[in-house]
Amino acid sequence: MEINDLLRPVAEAFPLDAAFDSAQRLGNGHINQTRLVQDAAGGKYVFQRINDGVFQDVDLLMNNIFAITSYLNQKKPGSSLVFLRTKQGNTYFRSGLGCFRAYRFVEGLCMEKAETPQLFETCGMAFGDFQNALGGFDASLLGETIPRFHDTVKRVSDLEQAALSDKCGRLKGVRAEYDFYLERRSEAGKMLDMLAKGELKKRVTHNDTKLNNVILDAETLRPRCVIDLDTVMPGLAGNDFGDCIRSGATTGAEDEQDLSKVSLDTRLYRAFARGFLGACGRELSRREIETLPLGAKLMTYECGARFLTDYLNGDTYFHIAYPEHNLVRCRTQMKLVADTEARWGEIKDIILQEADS
Ligand code: GN1
Ligand code: MG
Repeated sequence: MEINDLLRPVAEAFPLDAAFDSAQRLGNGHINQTRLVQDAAGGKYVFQRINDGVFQDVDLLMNNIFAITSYLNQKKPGSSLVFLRTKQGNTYFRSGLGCFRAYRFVEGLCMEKAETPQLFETCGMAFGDFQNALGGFDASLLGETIPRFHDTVKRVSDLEQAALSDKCGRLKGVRAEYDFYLERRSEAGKMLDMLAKGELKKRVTHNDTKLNNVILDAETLRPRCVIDLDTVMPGLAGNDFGDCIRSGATTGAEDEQDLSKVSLDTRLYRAFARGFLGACGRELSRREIETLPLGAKLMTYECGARFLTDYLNGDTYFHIAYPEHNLVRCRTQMKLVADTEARWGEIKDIILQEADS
């Protein structure tokens, strides 16, 4: 069925400003399905079918999102997404096609690649501001939308489980990749250990700070807002810093097949650190600041392990465009981890210099 026909009854469940007009695909998310909807008066909305295999408690997920966005918009009007309740007053609409939510579209620039260090610095500001603005939010009001989401130790165990069952017979083709992850597993729990010892603070964090989850104003190039709020929950500052470095401080795309095009870009690293620390550095303890390079390494390591796990499990989690897609993604992450290790001293210096400047 045509996408417009599919979405029409869904759109009609929400109080749009005018009648539903059309729908088209939007964005490159790996989890939910996203459409841009227009009404007859030109109003624009984003409709998403929530992946309820990934987010098993959709009520909890949407309660989190309404709580956070209302808080942020109350603090600073227009600083966060505006979600619509259904005509029935619910936070999402459940139909035979799945669970749908809607928010007002935010015009702006959404980058798949950090075009310049200045633009990446602005992304740093956006995620730093986000964390800062949620500093006063009572974390006990939020549920865990995906339990143990950034528990890297668990992610490595999941990889090991996937290799043990080897459902698709793919392990023999990815021994080198698998070994790469196992060799580094002793590092996986470093931040969680610090948290357990009380050295780090549990904050309200975004947890999916991918470059393309920031919208910039196309004219002023200032941050407009942070999107993809599904994983906003208690977490660590280093992880929010880390996931954007993973996705943005690189010379190649997450799914670049030619690994000679993929390397860690330390100019971009510095630019992001400047934006991020400028926006939330005063809130962070020295210990948290010292963990930022480790956060970046572990987020890259963890994400690559997740891609490999999904490849071994038969690609049931991340959307893929071709059969080896998750393996290709895993390899770019390995390349970035290896680069991070090779340039560890330089990276640590960048963070300390930016923190003290
Ligand atoms: C997913 O949906 P998207 O593309 O923003 C994933 C992130 C990964 C990312 C890798 C809920 O994010 O954790 O880092 O893909 N989100 C979830 O590209 O698993
Ligand atoms: Mg996204």
